[in-house]
Order: sequence, then structure tokens, then C-alpha cells
Amino acid sequence: MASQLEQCMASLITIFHTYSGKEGDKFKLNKTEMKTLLQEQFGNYLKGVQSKDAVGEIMKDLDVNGDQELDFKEFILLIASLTILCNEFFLEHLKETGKK
Ligand SMILES: [Ca+2]
Ligand SMILES: [Ca+2]
Repeated sequence: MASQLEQCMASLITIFHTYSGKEGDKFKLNKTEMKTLLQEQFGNYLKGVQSKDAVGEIMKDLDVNGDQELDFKEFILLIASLTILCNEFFLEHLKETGKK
């Protein structure tokens, strides 16, 4: 029986491959695949993003080796930074509710 964290890790891997396997290199996300992933998995985050080419900008930031695609290592950095942000909101919320 896998632990909760192990299940989370397995989910991350499965989700990445679900999208990265759609076209081209099976182990990398191209811009179209990344866009679908963001829309389907991060709809709530993207709602606030008004920029015309938000996906392009996100990819530029994450694409460390500059091959215009995201491998798992590059993708996981996005998850890590979003998780850190979520935790900060969570801590803020705890502080706020603690005051009252
Ligand atoms: Ca691909
Ligand atoms: Ca890359």
C-alpha cells in the first residue's frame, strides 16, 4: 500500500505523461500539450492571467535547456513553485484566522 505522498508523486508522473504523450516527443510537453494541461489542471490559476501568451511566458521561464519543450524535470519546477505559493496562502490564512 503506497503512502499518501507516494500516491501524490505517482499522480504527478501519470498526469505529466498523459499530456506529454499526446504528440511529438512522448516524454516532453510541447506548447500545445502544456496549454491543454494548464487549462484542464490549472483552470483556477489561469483565470487570473490576462496575458495574451501566458503559456508561452510560463514555458519560457521553465524551459531551462531552451529546447522549447518541457521535460519532467522542468515541469516539476512549476509544481514545486505553485505548491510553495499555495503553502504561503495557507499559512497567511492560518495567521488570519488565528487573530480572530
Ligand atoms: Ca509530447
Ligand atoms: Ca526544455
